[in-house]
Amino acid sequence: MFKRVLTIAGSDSGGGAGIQADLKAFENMGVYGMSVITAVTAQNTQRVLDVYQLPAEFVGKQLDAVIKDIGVDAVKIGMLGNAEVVKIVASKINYYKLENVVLDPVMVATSGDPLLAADAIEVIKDYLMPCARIVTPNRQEASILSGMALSGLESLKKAGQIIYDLGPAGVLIKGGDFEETTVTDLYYDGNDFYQFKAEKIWTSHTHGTGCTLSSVIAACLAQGMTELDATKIAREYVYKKIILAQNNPLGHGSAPISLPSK
Ligand code: PXL
Repeated sequence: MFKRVLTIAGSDSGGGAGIQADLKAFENMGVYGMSVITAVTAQNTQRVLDVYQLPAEFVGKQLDAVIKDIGVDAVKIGMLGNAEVVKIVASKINYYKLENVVLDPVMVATSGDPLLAADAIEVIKDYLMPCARIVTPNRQEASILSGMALSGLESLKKAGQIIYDLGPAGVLIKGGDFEETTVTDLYYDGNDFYQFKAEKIWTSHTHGTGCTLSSVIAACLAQGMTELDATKIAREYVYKKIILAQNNPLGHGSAPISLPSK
């Protein structure tokens, strides 16, 4: 039987991030993908032109529909958009006791456009963080979630602890947007810190990296892997796709990395 992985996220009409990136990553990882759409963006590689938010109640109906019938081995959560959607997603995850939840706390698009209402951040902290097996903030999101300015390893560790105390079982702070020649992602499981390092690829063609990373982690957790193995595989996957995107840049902005494996 195929493992069943659900993404709860926004649609990117350009196919680079969001639901589209997630489903492509699921397909490439050999799991069955399902999608609950929270918002639709009019978007390309250059910018988000508009966002249409779906009613929270309708997000809840989509969740009921797929969970009751097909079932879910792992969940990736991306763009939620507003506080009402955050609350309904958290309540359904608790009600159905969904496991292997990977929470990508999406706040802004690769282009810099906002994807989350400001008042939803506290609701994510209170309601959704405790549901997550792994939360995957980038540097900016980690700074907002921890209330700290981040520079250097010690501050990242402190932020990891603060975010861990919000309730997830693990925290992966992504280092890709630091201006350093080595990218270091930091994982904290409540006891130990683990560093994942890679040589930085200097490119602007990174549209969809965060979405893809969290989706591959979810696909790996669905298949029974540990958090550390899932993270390692997801980082290698994203690294390869960034190289591929550099050599096959689509569009006129930040080219998508959500490219086919074959
Ligand atoms: O990478 C964050 C993200 C999530 N969801 C949607 C997006 C983006 C970034 O562009 O468009 C729909």
